[in-house]
Amino acid sequence: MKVIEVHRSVTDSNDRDAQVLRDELIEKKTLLINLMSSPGSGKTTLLSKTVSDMKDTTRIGVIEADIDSDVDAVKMETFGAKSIQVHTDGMCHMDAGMTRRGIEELGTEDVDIAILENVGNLICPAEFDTGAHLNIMILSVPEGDDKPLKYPLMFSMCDALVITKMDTLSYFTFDLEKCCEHVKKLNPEVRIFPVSAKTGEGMLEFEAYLRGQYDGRIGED
Ligand SMILES: Nc1nc2c(ncn2[C@@H]2O[C@H](COP(=O)(O)OP(=O)(O)O)[C@@H](O)[C@H]2O)c(=O)[nH]1
Ligand SMILES: [Mg+2]
Repeated sequence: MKVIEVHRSVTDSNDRDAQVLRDELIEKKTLLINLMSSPGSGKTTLLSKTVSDMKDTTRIGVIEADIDSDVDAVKMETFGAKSIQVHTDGMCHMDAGMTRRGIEELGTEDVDIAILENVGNLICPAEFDTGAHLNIMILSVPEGDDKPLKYPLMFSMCDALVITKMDTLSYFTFDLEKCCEHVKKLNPEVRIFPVSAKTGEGMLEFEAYLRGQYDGRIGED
């Protein structure tokens, strides 16, 4: 497994670097998605399911960002995804320069959608533009329906919210309707996908959204 060490960018122009990366990737016909959540919410599991469901139509590449270990990248490879692991030198988020390094290692030629599994954290990743075309966040049922009230920035800046582990709904006091209400108040445009990566519930809708975003932004050819 290829592991690369990435370090905090030396430039103080993260927003500009992010925009340059975003534009370059459109030229290269690769859609970049930044996937964020708390540790253990289910990012790697959702990705594994998405990659295996979509493999006949869409080439997905994965950049696994972690403070240490290559556990997630090794897991992704077993599901047939081209993947690399980046270590963030102790940093709790990825910035545009670090993401560019990851993309360079991953390569874009045989990748339609590159997904960055950001470091598990609901605070820092929300503050740094990675250059992604889409920011997607995951909230899992066991975390509670009031999480949007505790971490409003992350819920405000994401384009889509995946509420995962729906198969566990009967074991927790999680009010899906109330949760969606909190989120929509912060972010009226957000798309919400209740799913279970374990049973497959809701996955088709989420995958159709990803494909639609690719076709809409990159083109269908
Ligand atoms: N019941 C259930 N468990 C899940 C689901 N998605 C993930 N998990 C479990 O949650 C734990 C953490 O998942 P993982 O994908 O590693 O989370 P990450 O840290 O966000 O990448 C693992 O034990 C998964 O098997 C789901 O949809 N339903
Ligand atoms: Mg993971």
